[in-house]
Amino acid sequence: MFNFIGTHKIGILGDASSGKTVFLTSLLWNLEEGKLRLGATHEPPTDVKIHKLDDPHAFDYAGSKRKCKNSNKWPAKTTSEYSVAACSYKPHTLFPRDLTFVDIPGERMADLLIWQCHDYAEWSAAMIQSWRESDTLSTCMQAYVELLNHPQARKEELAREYKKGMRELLRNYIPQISPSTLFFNDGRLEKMADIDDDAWLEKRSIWRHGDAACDFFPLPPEWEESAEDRYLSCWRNFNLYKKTIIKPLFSQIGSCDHFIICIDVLGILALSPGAFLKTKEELEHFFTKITPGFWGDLLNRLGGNLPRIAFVATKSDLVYRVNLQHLRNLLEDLVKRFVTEKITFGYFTCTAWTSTKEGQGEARNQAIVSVLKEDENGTLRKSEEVLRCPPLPAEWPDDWDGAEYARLTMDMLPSVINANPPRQTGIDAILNFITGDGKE
Ligand SMILES: Nc1nc2c(ncn2[C@@H]2O[C@H](COP(=O)(O)OP(=O)(O)OP(=O)(O)O)[C@@H](O)[C@H]2O)c(=O)[nH]1
Ligand SMILES: [Mg+2]
Repeated sequence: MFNFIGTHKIGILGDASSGKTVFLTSLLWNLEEGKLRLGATHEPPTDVKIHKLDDPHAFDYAGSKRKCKNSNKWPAKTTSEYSVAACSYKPHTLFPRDLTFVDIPGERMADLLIWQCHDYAEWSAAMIQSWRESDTLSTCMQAYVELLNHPQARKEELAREYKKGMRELLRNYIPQISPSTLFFNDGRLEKMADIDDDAWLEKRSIWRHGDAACDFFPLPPEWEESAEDRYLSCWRNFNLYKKTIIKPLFSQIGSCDHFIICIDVLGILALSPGAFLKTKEELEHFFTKITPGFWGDLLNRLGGNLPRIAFVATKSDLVYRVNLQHLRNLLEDLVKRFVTEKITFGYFTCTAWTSTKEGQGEARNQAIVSVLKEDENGTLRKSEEVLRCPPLPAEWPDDWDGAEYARLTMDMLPSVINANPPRQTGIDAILNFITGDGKE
């Protein structure tokens, strides 16, 4: 495949709520309004077009924009498997740039094994093998693995133990939860209180296709003979899942030339060291297990130009001054282990949507945010609050208390400063890097 100069397909990857949709909305909106400074001259580009795509997976740019403009709400969470946006512009060079973006939910990455494996039997073997690779994994899946010694076990029992095992993985921040539909609904992680409830878990399907429950879970090869009905049912549902969910998504990923990886460093701090390990493992998965040969193929396709990956610490408006430098250090510290010579890497901090302003006087070094609060009559009103930023560590500590950083994930309105398009910092630099246009 020949890659035309200036034509790029860019995957935007990241965990749920890491800021992918907000990033993409702000990028397109600022581009459209001439607010981005691009190319070697760092000027607003000309001939900007945001393309309307005739595709069920088209990114709802107009909807995201409208929502924020009229009701001061954040763009909706992404509910489809992925969404695609396209735009073009001329950054004062001979060639126009033609960019396609694919917004890819991070939790789907756990399904990469489904994509890579030839069939259900191979996936089953790989899953069962993977649980042997660590003590935590084998403890989480122990009850299910024991049940696999009993081919008379009923389908319901198998499903129950599989779901319980996967729930243990979730509790231990282990990202291998597959099929990823198990705890995600419409792009949202179900409430932890529900997931913890055994009665809820019992009723929950592993995967629903339309109105039908289409559960599947890994079974060893000998079950094909000893428990043919259960084996065949899993086999069929696996194939259907692969065809309807996985194939379209991973074909998209496979056709991306470059990636922007959004990492909510502040959210990870607010969660716990477990969330740090989970992110690290997901990235590890992406860079090593998932894509052997992929980077080499990409290199050939790009005609010797290295594929580019921008690591982005999002929501940087939540921190100021020395904390901002620490945010960048934490990002670098988390991802530097993935750096290889086959890829050009860049590290960025980015505020796609400025929702805070820096406090003055006593409140300096703190952020002022806009929140909804009930007044004495129970009516919700907009009010301003000071967000006290705890000092961020300069590098990842071995252990920490997430509660110390909980304020960094508070619910705030998108704009404390009313600006259409939203005020951003960092998007220009990221776009210049990813298109290779920033060089003087
Ligand atoms: N302060 C601030 N908050 C942000 C910014 N970007 C995102 N957020 C917050 O993060 C939330 C999640 O952002 P999204 O862009 O929807 O996250 P996503 O990665 O698309 O999440 P999924 O659709 O669930 O995969 C938003 O609703 C905001 O509350 C930012 O630049 N600044
Ligand atoms: Mg989204």
